[in-house]
Amino acid sequence: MAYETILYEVESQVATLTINRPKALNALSPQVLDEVSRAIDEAAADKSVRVMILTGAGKAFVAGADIAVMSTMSPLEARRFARKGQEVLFMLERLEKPVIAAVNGFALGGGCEISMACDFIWASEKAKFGQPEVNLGVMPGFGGTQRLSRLVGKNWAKELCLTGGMISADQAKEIGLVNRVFPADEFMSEVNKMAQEMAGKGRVALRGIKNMVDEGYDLPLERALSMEAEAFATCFASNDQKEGMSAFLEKRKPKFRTN
Ligand code: CO8
Repeated sequence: MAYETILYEVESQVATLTINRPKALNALSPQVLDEVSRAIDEAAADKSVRVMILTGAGKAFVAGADIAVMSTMSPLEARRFARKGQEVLFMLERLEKPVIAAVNGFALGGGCEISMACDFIWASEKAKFGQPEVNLGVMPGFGGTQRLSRLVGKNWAKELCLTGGMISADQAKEIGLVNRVFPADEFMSEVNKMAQEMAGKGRVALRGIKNMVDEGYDLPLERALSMEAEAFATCFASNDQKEGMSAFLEKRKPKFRTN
């Protein structure tokens, strides 16, 4: 498929989606959002893809929604744009394959928000995170007041959204937004290594784990545990379970089927 504002590549079962408007620090325009949603559909339909990496070209991950585009929006257009962005972020969350946010630089506003819709965030030491919408006279609209508080607690979410300040990758790790921070020159090779490793695991288990953590999170524990037992049982109808357990007993590495 032809894309103009993103790059989409698949190699060894890992799809890498790179937002590619480096001159505008990868700002999310309506075209970027459309292309990201098409690429997510492409990854969902492609059985050879097991894991996705989301990153940005150049010095930014994503410096936010496109301010030039938003500057002339009416309230109705702004609501549509916010809903469109939220829909695309839901697509990342609901993709039945793990998505790693590889935050290489600025992740501000919509950029911080899109990273939070991934399954976890790894950051280069050069990354910076923030929700600076308040500096523009507006507020987060792609989930920043919601996913951020769920990830780091209400107090940090409020501080970041109300002050509009930026935090470093290390600070983002301290508050639990980022899982790991890497030296810039090793960053993408470390992310790729982890993605390849995950891609070698069983598809049914990867999907079950992602779905259950997300779906169970907001449910009462008892209900969530009963759903987990169902999902666990589903694994036992798969070749992956047979292969994984036989391989352990036969003291060899499992070879999970690629699709
Ligand atoms: N939108 C459009 N263009 C941008 C954006 C952006 N978010 N960020 C940077 N750019 C452009 C700049 O205008 C500049 O363009 P040009 O070269 O043509 O002048 C180019 O990228 C390079 O930027 P800078 O020269 O500013 O680079 P610096 O290294 O000096 O600064 C910063 C980098 C600190 C990241 C700075 O660019 C900045 O503050 N950017 C804006 C960050 C921001 O406020 N982001 C939040 C946007 S609002 C948002 O995301 C809301 C999401 C929800 C929307 C809901 C729907 C309505």
